Amino acid sequence: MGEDKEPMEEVEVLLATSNPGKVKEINAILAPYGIRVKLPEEKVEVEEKGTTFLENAYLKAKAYWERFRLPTVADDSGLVVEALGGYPGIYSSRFYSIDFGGIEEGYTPDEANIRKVLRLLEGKENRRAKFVACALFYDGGEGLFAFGECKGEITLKPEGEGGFGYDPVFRPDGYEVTMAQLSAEEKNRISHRGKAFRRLARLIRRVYREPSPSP
Ligand code: ITT
Repeated sequence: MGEDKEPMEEVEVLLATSNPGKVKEINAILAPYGIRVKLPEEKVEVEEKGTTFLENAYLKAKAYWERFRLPTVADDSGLVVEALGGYPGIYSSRFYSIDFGGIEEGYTPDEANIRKVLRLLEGKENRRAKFVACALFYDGGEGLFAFGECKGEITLKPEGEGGFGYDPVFRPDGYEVTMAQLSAEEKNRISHRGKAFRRLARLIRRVYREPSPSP
């Protein structure tokens, strides 16, 4: 990172997510900062009843903290589509199950979400969108958080096998291919999650760099 000359003490944090796509990405993003991600022994059901990415990230981290009492990081993220008034936004993971625009049976949640966005954008010229992520750390205190965004456009059809979620229909600005066609390293370099968690990692390192009081 260039900013830490002394050897870094490793920090372990619990990752409050049940999304395997996020786990892989967050692991890789935090590793260079000496932050090791530990997965919870069991899933904690969290009702994401917040109205913002920040609130929902906080609800997730706090729920895992309360269950395991370990420093915890959470991610709340989603796709914000201009012509859909910001939807699916905080409802991104379960957009398919929201009544407007119809519910389609027989598809995986990711497929059904993608089909719904494509259907709602049919005939619309404006296909601008952005991914947003809020990365949050909680250890019983005030918490730390950071945001990241990645801007781009919704393509006409899905392409690519990488990543997860809406990646096959999101073409980041400056690229000719979808997020799902990028390598994992390239996605983390430009993604909302990469930006948010690198910012958060710098904040966490600041907290853990405080010298411990002498005996
Ligand atoms: P956890 O709450 O357990 O972390 P989740 O998938 O339910 O998992 P969110 O509530 O934050 O997480 O919803 C995020 C959704 O936004 C995710 O399921 C995808 O549909 C979409 N999304 C977020 N980041 C994405 C990315 O990098 N690529 C594609 N889609 C993404």
